[in-house]
Amino acid sequence: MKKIAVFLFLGLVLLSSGLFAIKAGSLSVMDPARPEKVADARSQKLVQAYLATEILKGRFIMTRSQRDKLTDIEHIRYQQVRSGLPVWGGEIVQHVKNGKVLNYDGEYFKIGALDVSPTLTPGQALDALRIFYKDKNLKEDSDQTRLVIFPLGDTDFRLAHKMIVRKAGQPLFNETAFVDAETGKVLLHFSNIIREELTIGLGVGKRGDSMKFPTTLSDNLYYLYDAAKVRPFTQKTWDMKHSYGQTIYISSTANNSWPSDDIVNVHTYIGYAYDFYYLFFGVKGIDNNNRTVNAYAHVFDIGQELYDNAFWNPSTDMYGQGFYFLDPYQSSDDCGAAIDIVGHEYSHAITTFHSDLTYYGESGSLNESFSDIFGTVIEFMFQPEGQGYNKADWIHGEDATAPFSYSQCRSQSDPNSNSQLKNAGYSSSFWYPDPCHISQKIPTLYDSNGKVIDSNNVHLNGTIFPHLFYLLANGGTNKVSRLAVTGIGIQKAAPIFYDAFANRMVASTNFLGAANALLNSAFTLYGSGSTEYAQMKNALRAIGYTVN
Ligand SMILES: [Ca+2]
Ligand SMILES: [Ca+2]
Ligand SMILES: [Zn+2]
Repeated sequence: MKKIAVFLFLGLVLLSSGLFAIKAGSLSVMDPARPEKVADARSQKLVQAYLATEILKGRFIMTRSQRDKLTDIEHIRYQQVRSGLPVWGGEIVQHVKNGKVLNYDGEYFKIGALDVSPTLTPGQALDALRIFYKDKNLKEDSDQTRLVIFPLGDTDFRLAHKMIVRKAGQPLFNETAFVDAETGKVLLHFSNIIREELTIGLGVGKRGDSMKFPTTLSDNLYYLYDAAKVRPFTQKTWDMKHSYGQTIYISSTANNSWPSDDIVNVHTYIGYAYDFYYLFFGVKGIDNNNRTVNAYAHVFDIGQELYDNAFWNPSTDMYGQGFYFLDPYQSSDDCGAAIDIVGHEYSHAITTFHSDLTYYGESGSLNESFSDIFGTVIEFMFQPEGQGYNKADWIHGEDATAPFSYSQCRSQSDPNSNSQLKNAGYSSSFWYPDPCHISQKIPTLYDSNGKVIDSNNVHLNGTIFPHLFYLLANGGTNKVSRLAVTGIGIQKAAPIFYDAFANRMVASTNFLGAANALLNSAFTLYGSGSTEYAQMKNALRAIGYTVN
């Protein structure tokens, strides 16, 4: 369809200027040598005269007028008509200020003689559309049906029935169609649903907070799937539907409105974790190369893990590499509802693709420590500090529990206040408090089958370095050494820990190696004379190291 920009040629038509070529039979008047030429004051004046004449002939009808508050300009719209029928796409806008016409914009068509009596009735046009859409129950919004003039080409104007049609049970099927009123041919059809590849979902997290997140529209359903549109990595969140061994699904809704569920949190928080690592450290995704991230929520059972838990699976077994959020009994407890847990798992993936700390003994404890530290940092970056749901604190995983509770959660501010062994149901002889000082390191423990517990204390001893971070970032006093540290703030402490863990540690790094890496990082980032370096030393002394 050829539309004609008013400002480009209209005056020239009236001038019949020999300077400009006129394409055979059409109003596509332009200077072939200068097709990009825009309107000047003279051509605008000619548009004004033309429009005045055409209005008198009844070929333009004022449809609406809007005054813009910012500029105090009134924008008056005129619809092109022929024999009382609207011309599809023909509209001129006149801009007026203080009663004076400023200029014009819009498009119109030059139409010769035209028969405006249709051969087909609207009912026959609907029959044609039912064949076209292969749906004998196709319905029209009958109050929207109009006979219009449809410009098919430069010289080809058709009488057409413009109709809005719908399919039963398909709320996202809503199309405008133009049916040739002589032949029954469908001239043009398009969806009235404004669909973009990129869509933004609105949802409610498990603990009642509202969130926005990227989704994808496909076949009338919205999916928790960002195909590298909002963020430069592909993110998919799968709904395991609390069942075992079945086909797995990417979560979807029909209207992009997501009811309260931890799957909403998981999808949103993984995006937040991506943003945090990119904004703070320039890290593009878990592997710094925008690797695809899959998350699996509502997982019923993986092996014998029949309890609410979350983990990072770096291998391709199970359903695939990604983050798993287990919820076998559909209880009100959900790990995915806690931003620090999602941040914790995401940080495990960062570790895999950076230091790759071996998940056993002290290196394993450091792997866990990095995840607790940055799970909490991410919580502080996206939530206000406070107590209760959706608030940032120094406790780990509290939003996973319902009703809200801090008990049975690891604490960074006071690790000794909790005992993971007690929580896990071991007999009282095992009830070591979570350690806050290297003198409190829990020895290797064995279960009744003689098997080493917790991969040689990866979680059990994983509270000392998170407490170190707390002392440096927030400030505080260690319960064992009674040494005080002045806090330098999370914003300054986080780069030290990120640099040490991601850039300096190796698969076999132990606690002492970690202490050395942290000192090196503080020295490199802030200098030997800095407060940050001095407090890093203080904090290491507080948890039991001798530092010169
Ligand atoms: Ca919290
Ligand atoms: Ca927390
Ligand atoms: Zn972990």
